[in-house]
Amino acid sequence: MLAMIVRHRDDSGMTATTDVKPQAAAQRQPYDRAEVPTALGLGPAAFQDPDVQRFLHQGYLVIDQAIDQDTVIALRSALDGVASRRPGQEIIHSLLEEDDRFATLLEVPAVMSRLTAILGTCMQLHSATARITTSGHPDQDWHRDGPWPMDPVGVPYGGIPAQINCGFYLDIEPEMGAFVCLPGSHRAPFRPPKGHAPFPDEIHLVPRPGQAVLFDGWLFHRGGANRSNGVRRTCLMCYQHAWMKSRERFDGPRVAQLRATGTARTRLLLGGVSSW
Ligand SMILES: O=C(O)CCC(=O)C(=O)O
Repeated sequence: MLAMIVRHRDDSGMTATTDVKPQAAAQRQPYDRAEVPTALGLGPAAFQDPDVQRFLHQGYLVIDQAIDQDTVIALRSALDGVASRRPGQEIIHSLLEEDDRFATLLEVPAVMSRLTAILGTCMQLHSATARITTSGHPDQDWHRDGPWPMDPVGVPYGGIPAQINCGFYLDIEPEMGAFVCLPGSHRAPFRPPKGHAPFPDEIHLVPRPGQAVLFDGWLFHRGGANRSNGVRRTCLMCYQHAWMKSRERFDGPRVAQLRATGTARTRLLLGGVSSW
């Protein structure tokens, strides 16, 4: 940290100097600069990437073979452990604190490369969540993942809440409830309707175990009803610009351990820069 000498005119009109103390500057910077990337994005090539273009246009992207089958099996078993500790609970928050095995979802290479191309390098986790639905669970209502208004052209500094969710569907079959979404709705300057009435253009995705579904948090979406006799198990890793507020506080012991042993990117993802 450099000390700074500032020259200015004092009350008598003479030139005076003020020494700006490094401690004062350090107090204003409660984070490690090494965690802040020096370049925001991947450059113009990212704009040409067909995956990026598809995502921008449709609001979602299916990534094949994002995780291998051993990982799928390990995650199923980890989620079964969570379900037995929390019987009947549909949404499990702070998933990384539930079991060490969920940490494999934080920086899946095939997901990170797309996220970096779309969202840039200054990324933070918003939340890691599981959703478990059992037989007879009804349709989820249409929603966006955040409450903020969307307006792609109405604000000079941009009105796009940059948040991307990544769903890992561990064992989904059509009767268990598809991931239902309305392509292109992530740029609609209005909210989704109440309820879950079908849109003519909605699509039903039934991702295979191992695939990942990236979707813009502002895409109109919902989980389908579980009309099977099985359990539908999903992990949702949600990422956003590191300067946006996260849902999670990242203050649990497992996350602290991941930060202590991880790379600068891991620390940034897990709230290393907690305030500016
Ligand atoms: O279960 C799904 O397919 C989607 C879940 C979801 O969007 C949510 O819980 O917010």
